[in-house]
Amino acid sequence: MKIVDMRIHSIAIADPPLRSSYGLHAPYALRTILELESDDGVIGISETYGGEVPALSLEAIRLNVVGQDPYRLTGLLSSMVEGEGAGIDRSQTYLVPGENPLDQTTRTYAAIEVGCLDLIGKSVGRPVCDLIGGRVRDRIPFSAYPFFKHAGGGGEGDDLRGDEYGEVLTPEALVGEVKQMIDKYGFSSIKFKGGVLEPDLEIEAIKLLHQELGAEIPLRIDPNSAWTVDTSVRVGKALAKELSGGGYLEDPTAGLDNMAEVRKQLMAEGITTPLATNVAVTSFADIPRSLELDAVQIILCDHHYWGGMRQVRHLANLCKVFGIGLSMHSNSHLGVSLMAMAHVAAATPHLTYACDTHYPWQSEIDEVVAGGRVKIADGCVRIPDKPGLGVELDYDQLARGRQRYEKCPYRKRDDEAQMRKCIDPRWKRMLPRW
Ligand code: GKR
Ligand code: MG
Repeated sequence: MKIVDMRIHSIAIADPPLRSSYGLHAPYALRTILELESDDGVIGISETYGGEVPALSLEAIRLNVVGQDPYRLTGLLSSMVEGEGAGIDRSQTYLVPGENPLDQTTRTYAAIEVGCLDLIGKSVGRPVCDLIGGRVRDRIPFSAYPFFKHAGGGGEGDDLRGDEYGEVLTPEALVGEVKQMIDKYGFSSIKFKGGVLEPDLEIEAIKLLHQELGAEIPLRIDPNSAWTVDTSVRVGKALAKELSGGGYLEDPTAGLDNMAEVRKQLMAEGITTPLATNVAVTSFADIPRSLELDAVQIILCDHHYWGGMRQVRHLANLCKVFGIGLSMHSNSHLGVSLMAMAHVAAATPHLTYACDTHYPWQSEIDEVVAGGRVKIADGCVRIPDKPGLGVELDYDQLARGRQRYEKCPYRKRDDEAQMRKCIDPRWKRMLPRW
């Protein structure tokens, strides 16, 4: 089998005005949908970060992909994830995910890898999870991902979207948002995006969630490195009970040294809440030092920037050997990414936490998967009994996504600029802020 065509579709999807320490989500999130077509007419698909750079990076390797055998991807492109230039020595720059030039190569490889796996799966009639080792679970648990937000459902002009949740800028409103999400999707764990309000208000939000939902619902908080070591320790102590029992404290502060200091001080107080990260450890090269310092007890994997599904499986094995937990990171995405996340999760035995997903923040109107949105029921995505990722593209929807992209005035994610434009003209991202 040979790949005879590669099609790169830049699309825009409505995104509500969600807040984080990065700033404010713009009315549209940018994504790229990739199609790889084989000489026998089968089409493999994948989804990755959007905007100009991801699309150009894919375009730049067209000649290494078209004409090649999708079964031989590792041999052909392995230098992108394992060789020089693969970001092996990189450390995190704290740019928004998808905008870090240091993982551009692994992101590009991942998009091709998933497209090839989908193509192979569709050719041989087997689901992707069964091509990367076989599933250990059929139902993949995801956690609710509540954010503080301004009123609005995303989109602009005559494309303004409805807002299911309204403005959510207080602990009480956050609990309301979470309850709505649980009613709709049945989630049984919560990952709360902090780093937006004063830490005391975010402590209050977690305490309220604990009180309202009960101790059996694990809670996590992720302020995206907005706190100093002292604030992180203070929050860790205040929430020792609420973050225990399957919860965690994610990226409270920036950098492995600071994370290690937070861990040390919490342990000295007898608080064993694990620290999780998707920014202090973003490549295999970060792991030795993280272990040496005991800086991180849970890594959030993400096939989109760790270099694909097989690299995530390697990461999981490494985590198992070193007694590190594994969870999964997400960014605004559609159903193709959700299914890829579900397939890699299905084939990863050492996945010790429910995965993150932004999927509930996106809507049917933007979905490019034929037949509409992927279902999340009882907090889980079920691996369908279908070949490949189990989803096909709806080409009319894809065309609408491309039209939205054409109209969209920006070509990269910039939450800081959006925050200045809509909320506070002097706002700057500060690490740490508190
Ligand atoms: O969507 O604003 C957001 C999140 O903050 C996202 O950009 C992060 O990558 O979800 C992410 C995280 O866990 O850090
Ligand atoms: Mg995070």
